[in-house]
Amino acid sequence: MKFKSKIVILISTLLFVLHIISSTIVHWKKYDFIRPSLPLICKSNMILFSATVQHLMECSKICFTQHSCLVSLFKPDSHECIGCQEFRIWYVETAPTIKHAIRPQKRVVSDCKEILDEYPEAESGFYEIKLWSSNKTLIVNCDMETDGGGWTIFHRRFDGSVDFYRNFTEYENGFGNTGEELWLGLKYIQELADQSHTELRIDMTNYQNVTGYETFLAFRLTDGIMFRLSIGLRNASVNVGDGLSYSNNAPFTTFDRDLDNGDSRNCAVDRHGGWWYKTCTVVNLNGLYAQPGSICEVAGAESGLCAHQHGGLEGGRNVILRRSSMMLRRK
Ligand SMILES: [Ca+2]
Repeated sequence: MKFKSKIVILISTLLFVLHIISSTIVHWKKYDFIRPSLPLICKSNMILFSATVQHLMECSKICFTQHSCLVSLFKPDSHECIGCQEFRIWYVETAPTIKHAIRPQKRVVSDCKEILDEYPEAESGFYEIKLWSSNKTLIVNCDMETDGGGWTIFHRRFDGSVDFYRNFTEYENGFGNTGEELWLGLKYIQELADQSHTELRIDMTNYQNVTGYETFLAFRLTDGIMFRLSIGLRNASVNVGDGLSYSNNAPFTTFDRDLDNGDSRNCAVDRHGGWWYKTCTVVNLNGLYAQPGSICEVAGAESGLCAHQHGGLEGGRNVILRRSSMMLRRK
């Protein structure tokens, strides 16, 4: 055999061995499980492949070997495996019962703004994020439409189904569920807002279906676990007088942690909520979800202040609300 032929065979053998090594080393540690209790879906036009496999990890391995596969979805009862070309995992109440998903960590995003930056066509919905500092994984509701989108929603009320009269630990860690009424949690809100310059937006609707909103340019929760409200300059507003500025620089008070300015009272008890109370508040979005004519609207000189309300919608005082949301967006 000529020397040249030997070299070619040697190189071919080396390439073959390298191919075997590279195809058998699968970096499983790159993968994350997504919370398995949620029904998940890949949009039909984004399905890359469908296969029948025995195990979740087999499913992810097929996905791993295909460059354009970003997420694998596995249905344990039928062993159906779906490869999805989108990194976003859809949580839909009517979704089929696919129970598990795996995706590469390199696709991890830290908030709704990053999703929109990477995928400008992203729609409003539920997405998995990993917080930039704590690495905590959350599923959050993203608003991808309002004023250009990219908003991470951290407060949402629309039917009174969730009790917002909670203690400090619950306000710190969050309560409610994705897709329902919720409070994301002070420590997560604080971390999201600390990532960069962040704006705040509040939307509201009253019982006459009048809507309004206001935005603030520099939202943060400062001073550690005091979670002191810092909202910066008030920016845009429609139909809403400025009520939140009264609470600026106040720490967060709950019925079991009184940090308000009232010496002989706890505003969280008086206003039946948890909030950045001073003495006490003009906006009380975490107050009792109240119907028109309820005791919160009619009782006492400070009528309405225990209600889920914003003292400013349509210029009115103590307007109780049907819906409200609070969301933040990194600049
Ligand atoms: Ca007090």
